[in-house]
Amino acid sequence: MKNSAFRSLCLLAFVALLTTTCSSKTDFSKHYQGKPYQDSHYHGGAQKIPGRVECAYYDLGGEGVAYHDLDARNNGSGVLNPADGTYLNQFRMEEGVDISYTKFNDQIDSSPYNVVQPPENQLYVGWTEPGEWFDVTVQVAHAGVYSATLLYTSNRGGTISIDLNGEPATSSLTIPSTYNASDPVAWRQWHHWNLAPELATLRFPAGRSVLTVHILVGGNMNLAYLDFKKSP
Ligand SMILES: [Ca+2]
Ligand SMILES: [Ca+2]
Repeated sequence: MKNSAFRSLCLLAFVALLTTTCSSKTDFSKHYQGKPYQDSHYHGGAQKIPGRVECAYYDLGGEGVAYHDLDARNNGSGVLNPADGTYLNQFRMEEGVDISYTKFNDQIDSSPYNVVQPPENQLYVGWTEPGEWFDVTVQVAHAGVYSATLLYTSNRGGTISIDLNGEPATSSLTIPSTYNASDPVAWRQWHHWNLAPELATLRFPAGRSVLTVHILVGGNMNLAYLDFKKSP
């Protein structure tokens, strides 16, 4: 290779490296096509931090933009929960992310096997599989470090991770199993609710950011919400 060609190649590689290294919130925001969730019931827009970030209110934008799900069907809304005209049963039923909500009839989600009692009619992202992810646009009041507590169920355990504005913001986070062999009802292993207190700690800039929740290992989880509070 001639010297000049080699120099050009080096310059190109350097520019590529610089571009990757300098990828910032601004760059991510410029290219991100997802939008904060809203519908006829929820007008809140970007979810507020400090506060509760609802997983089921992941961003609008569809497959490959605001989420990736392994199958295009929503296995909860419109399927497990028949399309009967109600808001909860039909919640985002045309999207691939699999969504259901807590039910207290027949002790589905209110059994003695809960470690923590969830709210009734709490929407959650379920049928999670490794490789799936979803984005949530948030509005952060003040820059700083925030801890996140997760309401979840986990049949046999799993791991997730969280990106902030397109960059990894946590290591692999262990979601402890909520399997309980003493529950005689097999399907209810997916409905033993628990809190993972201060599961993750993230440093946010002030203003708008995008969280990406990745399912890494295990799957079989139901993810309801992340409560963010400012670390002292
Ligand atoms: Ca699906
Ligand atoms: Ca899924």
